[in-house]
Amino acid sequence: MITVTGLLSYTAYGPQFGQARPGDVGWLRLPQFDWPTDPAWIYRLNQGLHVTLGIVVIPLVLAKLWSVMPKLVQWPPARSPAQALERLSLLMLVGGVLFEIVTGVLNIQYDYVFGFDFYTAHYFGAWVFIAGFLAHVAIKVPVMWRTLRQTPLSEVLRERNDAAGAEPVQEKNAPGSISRRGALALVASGGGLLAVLTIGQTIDGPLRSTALLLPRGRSYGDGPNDFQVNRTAVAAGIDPASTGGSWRVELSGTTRVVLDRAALEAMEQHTAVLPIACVEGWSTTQEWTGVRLRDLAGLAGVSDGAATVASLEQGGAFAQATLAANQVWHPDSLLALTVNGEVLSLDHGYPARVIVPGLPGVHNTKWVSRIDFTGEADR
Ligand SMILES: Nc1nc2c(c(=O)[nH]1)N[C@H]1C(S)=C(S)[C@@H](COP(=O)(O)O)O[C@H]1N2
Ligand SMILES: [Mo]
Repeated sequence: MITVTGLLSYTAYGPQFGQARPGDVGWLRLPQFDWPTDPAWIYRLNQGLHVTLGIVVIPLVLAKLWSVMPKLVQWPPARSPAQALERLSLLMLVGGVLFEIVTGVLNIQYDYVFGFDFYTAHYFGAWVFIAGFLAHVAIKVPVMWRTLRQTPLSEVLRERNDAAGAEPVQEKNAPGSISRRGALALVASGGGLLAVLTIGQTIDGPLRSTALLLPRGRSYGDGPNDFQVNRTAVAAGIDPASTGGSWRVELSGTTRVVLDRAALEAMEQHTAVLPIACVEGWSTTQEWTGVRLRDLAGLAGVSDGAATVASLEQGGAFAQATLAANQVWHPDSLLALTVNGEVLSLDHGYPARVIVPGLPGVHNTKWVSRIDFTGEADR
């Protein structure tokens, strides 16, 4: 489930458009399809599952690591080619999982601490795990099959009956060690605790405050603009002067149109209740009002196709994003001017930001300055 939602998230990022994230992954590219806009919470669910489960399995992974440790440190490294292969697959499996957990958790807790690109590394890490897992299964299944075939069914059944009839054996443990049941309880309660501390990030309401493991998964007040902020205007280097009266949004299509905020406010307004769902797992649903993207495309003389949105933000991976045609033309896809009935705060993207159903949070560009409907991205 964690692997599948991870690969789906990769697809949701629209790699076919050559977005800044995910980076180019060469021949490991997956077949691409248009990420759906219905239901609007689809990415919220995907990423909530991915991150919550990814955190919850940590105790399980550590316990498993503990139990296979002797196999990993065995010496000599291999007595036969078959055994070498088995150990290599185990190493890829364990190493892959640990790498994914460490990079994933660090990415959530801190802002981009790596010397390498998180998204690409996390993606490659997943494939190391998948390859290790498949190789491990391919090696183990024939062994299991052979063992099963060598033991006649009648014998297996007899053994089972004997075991069932036998007196329960008192579990005896060496001092300082832990029983099987104790270990299971420890892993389960550790996972349960992590679930409780994580799940609040995807649920609006009082539970939000229990999301202790997510520094950016919390909100800080009850006002219309007091929900999570991924990157503040200051952090993104937005000059407040550029968002004032001189701000314009430039649309390009078959014609070029330049609008100020008043012109946008004079257009037909549309309201939609839509989530923002970050790749980091946190999400929140708010009520947005603004101009439909498809109306803006119409103004620019365009009647279909993808669009590229640019921000006032200078440089950086989030300064620009491409939206697929199904995302541009959805009736709830907006260039939002207000949220919950109030003018957008600077941190939420004032003067205008994109909000699209089902879209990963990162592509809901804030501080929009240009929208290109010419379909450059399609080619
Ligand atoms: N220009 C710009 N837009 C941006 C970002 C950014 O850093 N710069 N962050 C994105 C990310 S990663 C998320 S999850 C959402 C969060 O929106 P919010 O801060 O209004 O909650 O904004 C997106 N839009
Ligand atoms: Mo995000």
